[in-house]
Amino acid sequence: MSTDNPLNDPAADPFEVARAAADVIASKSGIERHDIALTLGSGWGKAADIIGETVSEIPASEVPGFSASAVPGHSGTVRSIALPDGRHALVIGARTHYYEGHGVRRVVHSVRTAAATGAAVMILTNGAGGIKEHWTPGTPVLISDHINLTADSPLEGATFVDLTDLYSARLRAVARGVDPSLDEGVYTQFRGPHYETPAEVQMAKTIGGHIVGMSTALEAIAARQAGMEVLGFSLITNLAAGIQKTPLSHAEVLEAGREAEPRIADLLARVVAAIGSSPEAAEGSAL
Ligand code: 8IG
Repeated sequence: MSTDNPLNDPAADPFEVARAAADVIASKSGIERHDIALTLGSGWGKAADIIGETVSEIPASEVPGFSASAVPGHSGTVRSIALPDGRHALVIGARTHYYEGHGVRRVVHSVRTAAATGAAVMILTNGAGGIKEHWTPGTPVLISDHINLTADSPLEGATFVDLTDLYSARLRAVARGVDPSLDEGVYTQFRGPHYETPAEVQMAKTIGGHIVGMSTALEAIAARQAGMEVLGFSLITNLAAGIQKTPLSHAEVLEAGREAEPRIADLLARVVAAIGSSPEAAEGSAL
């Protein structure tokens, strides 16, 4: 299956593959341009059903450069959704993780495709471990910044992209306008797929991390490179190793996600709606 992915050819231009993917999405959905894109990670999937009317749901296997999901509980589709205010959202339910070992081009392809469909805002969501002890499982938090511990980058060559304010302060304020109780923290991306040792969690805490996860940071960098405004959410499904006293289990993570799903789907739907009526969005639509 991986042999027929055009991104496996080192000579391929990843931006051209993203362009081709966007063209397929436009022709299959009949929607020429999307305004906003969302990647729905563990626990966040239900949001796709309530943010608007699904126009088209495309199996990831039909979109160039995408691959079927490797994780049970992640659905492998790309959905075009008509929002109540007339905007169009692209919902990516098919994330490729860095730990799958297909290389960083495959990891950020969905973000580059979202940009190629016209999306100016990229909302990245994930399930993650929490370092702040008062974050009980099921707590959604805003990502304020990240520490990329993968020792990799989606950028190739001398591409010096500024990451100050990578996680848009403007969009975080919009989200807090929807839910003033939202806390925020620094997302620390480990390679995975193993969870951290307690010592690694202490290291992450010492260097300024509050959330531990296995996605998002590399995707956020690619989104910024593409000129998108980024909003990041983590659903804390477990306290990080050693912070919680019991061992971590994927089953427990999925259960916390399922339990929180209706609440966080509602939160995300309200945030998407609020972004549409925020000052910058209004300016954009006037142009
Ligand atoms: I869900 O505790 C989830 N994803 N790295 N650590 C890392 N990723 C995670 C964790 C966690 N929980």
